Amino acid sequence: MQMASLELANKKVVVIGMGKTGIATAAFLKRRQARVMVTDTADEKDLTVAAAKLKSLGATMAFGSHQSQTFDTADLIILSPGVPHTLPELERARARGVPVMGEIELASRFIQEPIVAITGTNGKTTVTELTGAMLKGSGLSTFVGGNIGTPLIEYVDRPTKAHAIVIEVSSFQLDTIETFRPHVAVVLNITADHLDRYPNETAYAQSKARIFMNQRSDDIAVLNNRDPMVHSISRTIQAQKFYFESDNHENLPVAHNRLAVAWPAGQQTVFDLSDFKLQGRHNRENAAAASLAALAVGGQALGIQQVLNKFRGLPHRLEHIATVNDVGYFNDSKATNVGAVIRALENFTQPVILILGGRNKGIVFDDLTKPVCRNTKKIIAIGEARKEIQSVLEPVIAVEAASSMVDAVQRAQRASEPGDIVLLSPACASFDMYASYAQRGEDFRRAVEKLEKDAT
Ligand code: UMA
Ligand code: ADP
Repeated sequence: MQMASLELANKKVVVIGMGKTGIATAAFLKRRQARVMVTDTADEKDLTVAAAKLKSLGATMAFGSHQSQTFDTADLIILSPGVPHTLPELERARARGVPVMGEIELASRFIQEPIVAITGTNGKTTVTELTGAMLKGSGLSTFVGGNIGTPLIEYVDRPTKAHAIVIEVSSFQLDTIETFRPHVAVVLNITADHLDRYPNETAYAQSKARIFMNQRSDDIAVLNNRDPMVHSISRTIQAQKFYFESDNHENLPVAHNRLAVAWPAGQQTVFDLSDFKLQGRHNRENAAAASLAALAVGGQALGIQQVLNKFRGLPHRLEHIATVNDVGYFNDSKATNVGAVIRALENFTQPVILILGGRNKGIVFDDLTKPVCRNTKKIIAIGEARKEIQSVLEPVIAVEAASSMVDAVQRAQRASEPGDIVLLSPACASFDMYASYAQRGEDFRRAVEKLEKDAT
């Protein structure tokens, strides 16, 4: 792969954000003798651990706000994923000719191994984990990172090179690429999300479409055949298109527990899903997408099959917590948009008591009106969005507001009968009540475990 050159020695590089990306980027830049300044809008007292690490690296720091002066005099500006690329200070620096890029772009300029980049509104982490495991299961050394947790920049200076790199990429990360060219680009689905950061759904979809922008005809796009938005953004791309579906590739009738994927071109590879443990149509899609992506960079059918047999899924994604008095409790705290909730509800035929709410990311709850009419018995609304949820969904279904997770779980228990499901699938971010979706899921787990204890 051809790389755009980037001279860093003695350059003044400003890194924005002191999270894990900012720290890893500063370390990388210092190893290349750059003069590094890291800035963060948070107060110094809230960044003591990060500041100590950056100090030991020899970076200078600025806290509390972003100063235009710092940006205007930089030779290069690197953004952490959570930093909006549209900040006015950045627009001004760009107008003065200062290059601005994200950490994924920076890292990719120093990487020659084939990259599998996975994006989409939902399923990125699951498919990234699956694909990485399938490649490792095929005996291929693999780096797994990106939005899933380990910044890509951490790979660059590793002493041992991988056969392939599998990264989860968010729309935020795609906003700040320029030359980033994944050999395999996977787009799982596109439904409304992050509308607190994008002006509308089209802008959000266009951001996802950037994953294809540097691909050429010898690259590969792995695409959801049933998703109209995915079709729409991939119409004119250069890469060879390989489509996946939850069932089987069109005109290829195979038994229900089989999954046929369209690889190699014009043929198919068939996998057995008899032992596949993840539930729901969406997870069959995830299995198909990951299998295709793995095959595209040398994964072997046997290694892929072994992973499909043993992969147990990730916590906080439709995770069964307990069955108490014949009521099943499921933690889907990672469902932070309506699309994921719809898929979670589809998974059950039993009556569902749905715990919904948190901090709305600018999406509307109207799209839930129809799905909740199928088998949802009651909604328990939590967090900042609870009033909005009540006003949108009360006309079609009973909604009760709860003051905390414990209150929500207790209300759900009182509303339940044997055979029902209680599902935390919030359609919202967690930041109004928790530091992360994981903390929210753990709080739900604790509340359910308390019910379980009281029931015995
Ligand atoms: N900050 C500023 N200025 C701003 C905005 C933020 O200085 O305008 C500062 C914050 O005060 C904070 C720091 O930036 O101190 C945090 O940077 P960050 O939000 O980029 O966080 P990192 O720790 O570097 O983590 C990021 C990703 N975070 C986001 O995209 C919000 C992580 O994804 C990712 O795992 C990590 O890089 C490694 O690549 C998290 C995420 O929530 C899991 N992603 C979103 C999602 O999955 O929905 C997109
Ligand atoms: P992401 O990294 O994109 O947030 P995750 O794998 O962490 O994706 O799953 C997030 C949420 O989306 C969970 O609630 C999960 O059950 C749901 N989900 C997973 N795969 C899909 C899919 N293909 N389509 C819709 N929802 C999905």
